[in-house]
Amino acid sequence: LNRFNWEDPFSLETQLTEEERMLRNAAKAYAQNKLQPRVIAAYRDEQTDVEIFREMGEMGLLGVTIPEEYGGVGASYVAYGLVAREVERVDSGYRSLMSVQSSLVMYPIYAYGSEEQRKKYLPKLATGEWIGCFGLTEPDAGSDPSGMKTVAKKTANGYAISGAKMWISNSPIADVFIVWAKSEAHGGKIRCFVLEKGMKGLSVPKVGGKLSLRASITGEIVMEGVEVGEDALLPNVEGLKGPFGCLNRARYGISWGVMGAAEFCMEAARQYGLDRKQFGKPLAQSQLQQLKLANMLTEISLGLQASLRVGRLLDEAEAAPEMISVIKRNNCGKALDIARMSRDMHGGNGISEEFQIMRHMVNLETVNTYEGTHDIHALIIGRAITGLQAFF
Ligand code: TGC
Ligand code: FAD
Repeated sequence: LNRFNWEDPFSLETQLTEEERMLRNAAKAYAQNKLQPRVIAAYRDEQTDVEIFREMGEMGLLGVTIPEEYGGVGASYVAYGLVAREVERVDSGYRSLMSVQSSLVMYPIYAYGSEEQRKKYLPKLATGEWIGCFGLTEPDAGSDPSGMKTVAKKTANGYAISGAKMWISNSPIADVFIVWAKSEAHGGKIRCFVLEKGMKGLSVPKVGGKLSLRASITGEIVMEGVEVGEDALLPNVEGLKGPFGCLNRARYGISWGVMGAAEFCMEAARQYGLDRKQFGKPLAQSQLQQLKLANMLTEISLGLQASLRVGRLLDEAEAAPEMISVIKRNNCGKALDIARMSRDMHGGNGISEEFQIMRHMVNLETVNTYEGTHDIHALIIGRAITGLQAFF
């Protein structure tokens, strides 16, 4: 038998293609060299540097799975997951801005848009020249997006959109807005409209006072009769399967991303335990600490293998949404447990920004909640097991 490598327990490395490894290496170098040096201050000061979009665009990290003719890389979903893992190893907020742009803005334009819409938006979103956001959640419609109140009324030349979206990543700095609304002209069905910065009646107040995900700006999208032409409607989808089709991709990416954050927290706990002595011995020599590290390593290695498996199935168009619920839910929950455990293992230093664990920990509270909460994904899985839906 081979020697065990705690840094790659199930030899993930040998399960990747050359192209996937190359993209992963580019993402890792970018994340460590460019994101890591600015994250502590960005988080403290609640600053989102818009240059990050341009830098990511230049590195080919936006729209990884979108075909090259539209400015993407045309790479696999596994490659996309690997990028998310490297970015989130630094901060969940940075992964968030990347995954919104890729899965929630570029993907719907690519999958549901006309050729003109693809050509107009995708290349500039791929370079990061334009920043996008995705408006599904509303103040009174979170886990249940079917309860949305945003409406599109037919006008002579297009639509007038009114309503308010809440908790929208990137909205205050966005140029392009993917907005889901009930369209009166389509029998009240949910349709997708692309709005642009500066439109009359559109405002984007920032959500302040966030104690989590502070390096990723969040806002509202307030629409007071925003008038758009017929060309703002994405023609090729209607109903909730539209937003969920995008969420499938983003949730899948999150399942990899949170494993990156968990790996950071585990490696930090290991190093801290090796360096710090109490009672005359390194903390890492105690049975309790080794048990915690063993639990962390086990969950991370299982989580990564599960994400890899679902990624390969996505690439073969064989993945089911419930598979994505399993990995989004489990990996987020385990990453949060690991971050909390690592925080504890760092003692007093664990609460200091310098050690970065507490930041990961509070970020993961958001990641466990957005894109379907931990419990909502349990209900999706439970419905598949029993055939009974329990959403009330
Ligand atoms: P339900 O009856 O289950 O389905 C309605 C229609 O949608 C279809 N569908 C799906 N299609 C594709 N993929 C999926 N995963 C799908 N899930 C459902 C379904 O087939 C049906 O189609 P049709 O043609 O028959 O009409 O709908 P429901 O209203 O009962 O749904 C309940 C529930 C709980 C499953 C769902 O509403 C849910 O997942 N809620 C969570 C909401 C959520 O995830 N919000 C995310 C907001 S965006 C965000 O958080 C971005 S943060 C990003 C960042 O910063 O990184
Ligand atoms: P609620 O739905 O009110 O849920 C509250 C609690 O009740 C949760 O614990 C939930 O699990 C539980 N619950 C709900 N329904 C049931 C049920 N039937 N049975 C049992 N328990 C239930 N949204 C976007 O559209 N775009 C974005 O870019 C975006 N970015 C975000 C960024 C941040 C920082 C945050 C915090 C959120 C973001 N969201 C975004 C919104 C996010 O998707 C929602 O917060 C999430 O879907 C939960 O909705 P809610 O906050 O309304 O909670």
